[in-house]
Amino acid sequence: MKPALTYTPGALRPRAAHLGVGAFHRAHQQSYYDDLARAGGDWGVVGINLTPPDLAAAHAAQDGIYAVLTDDGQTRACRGIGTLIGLHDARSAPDVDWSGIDFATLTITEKGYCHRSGSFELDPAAVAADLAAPEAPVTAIGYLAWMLERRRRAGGEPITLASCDNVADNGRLLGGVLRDYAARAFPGLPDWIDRNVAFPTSMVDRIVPAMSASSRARLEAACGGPDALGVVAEPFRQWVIENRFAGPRPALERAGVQIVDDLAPHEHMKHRLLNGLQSAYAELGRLCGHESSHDAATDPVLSDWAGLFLRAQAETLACPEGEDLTAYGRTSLARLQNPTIHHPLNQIASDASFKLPQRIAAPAAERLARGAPAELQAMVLAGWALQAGDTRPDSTGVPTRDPMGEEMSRRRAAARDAAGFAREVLGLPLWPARLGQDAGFVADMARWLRAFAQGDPRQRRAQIDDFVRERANA
Ligand code: NAI
Ligand code: CS2
Repeated sequence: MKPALTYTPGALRPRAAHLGVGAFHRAHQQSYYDDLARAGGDWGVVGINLTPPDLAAAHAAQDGIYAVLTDDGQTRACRGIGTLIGLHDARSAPDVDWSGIDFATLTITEKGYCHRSGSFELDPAAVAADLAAPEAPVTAIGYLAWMLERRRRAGGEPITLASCDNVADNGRLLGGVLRDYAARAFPGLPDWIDRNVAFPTSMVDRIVPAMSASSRARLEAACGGPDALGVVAEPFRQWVIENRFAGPRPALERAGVQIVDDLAPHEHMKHRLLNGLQSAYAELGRLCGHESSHDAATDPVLSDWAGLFLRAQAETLACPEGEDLTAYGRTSLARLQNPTIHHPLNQIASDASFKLPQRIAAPAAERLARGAPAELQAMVLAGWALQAGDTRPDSTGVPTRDPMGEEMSRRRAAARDAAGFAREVLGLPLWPARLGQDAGFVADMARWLRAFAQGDPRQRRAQIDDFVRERANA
């Protein structure tokens, strides 16, 4: 039987919007809105997808109600969700009535912001088509700007736009690219944005792998049958949002969301410990022959390596109030060991050129600036440099794609020696310049490029094992 709702979706009002209704949003943010609706709140969410997957037909076919299955091997629960009260694909997105929306969130992936990785500025090439026809936009930035411009022309109310993607300082990024775009597309809009739009930075957390045939079968067996919108996720969830709002907002704190004045320590902790470890496993795990983050996290050699890595990453962090970095690192590793969540390393490795800067390169640069070694981080970047552009799917059919993939394949094919290749990769504008200027870091990366380029997965794993033992005995 489908999990029952304790509220009537038809009684909710379209007060919130979300751009990028992927697996994550359906499993995470919707669970908070669902908590509020169960407690009698009236916030419903209008979802908008500007790129595939097109879900509007599936949403209509099941009256917008779907299930989330959470499981950690010990506790398994099905929750019915009815707070996604509308869903629009690219075709009907321009018709969405934004006039009553006070609070909108985004998870449009790291590369959806029309910027270059490592920069907070708009990439004009990414929005050229929208700038030529700003009232028929196709990008998320062009779309939001057009919705704001319509609101401005209608004398509309202030609004909060909260980016929830795993990018550095996501509120500043969204505000920055939107203002840049608005200045080119709609002359009156930048001033209006300054007076009427808040861009809080936000940290969201729940591991939600893309649905596969087997996770869909598990969900449907556990939660009452066919469900095209249903998602499987881990039980853990966290949402921390900067206290910066332009108007009415859902009382998210009543559902456990933390509202804080300084988000940076929370964001850095999550990007560097949890996400950093996921990306490290994506690179080193694949080199050692693993396919899922569970396989990598339960490999004793890689979990010993993780102990060193988490300590080194934690040394770059300020501990957020109420957290304990050692416990957070331990929990991160345990979450990746969850036997019920199959998270393909190829999925995590996708778009790594947009992920590694905040997860690996920034902490590496901070360590070097303090005179501390950053060899663990160099190992991860070496793994990326050797694998970026390899789009071969894993045994479940999941490929890795990265906007830098083709360029990296070309550079790798032309590389003459490991030291030169390390210098070249570290010279890319993705990373803090300090990495390529530090002779020790370049040498560390070159050493691991040589080590990983040779041998088979078993030999690479043995090299990592030797390294961990050397460190333990040092
Ligand atoms: P997904 O692949 O299920 O969905 C991606 C969503 O982003 C889709 O709705 C798609 O329409 C939209 N999108 C993709 N490219 C876009 C573009 N260029 N412009 C506009 N919209 C675009 O992925 P999922 O799992 O929902 O993750 C999305 C993002 O959420 C991640 O990239 C990450 O930043 C964030 N996130 C994901 C977590 C997870 O475990 N899946 C956890 C925490 C954050
Ligand atoms: C993962 C994240 O695919 C990835 O890049 O590292 O989506 C991760 O699962 C989430 O950030 C967990 O909150």
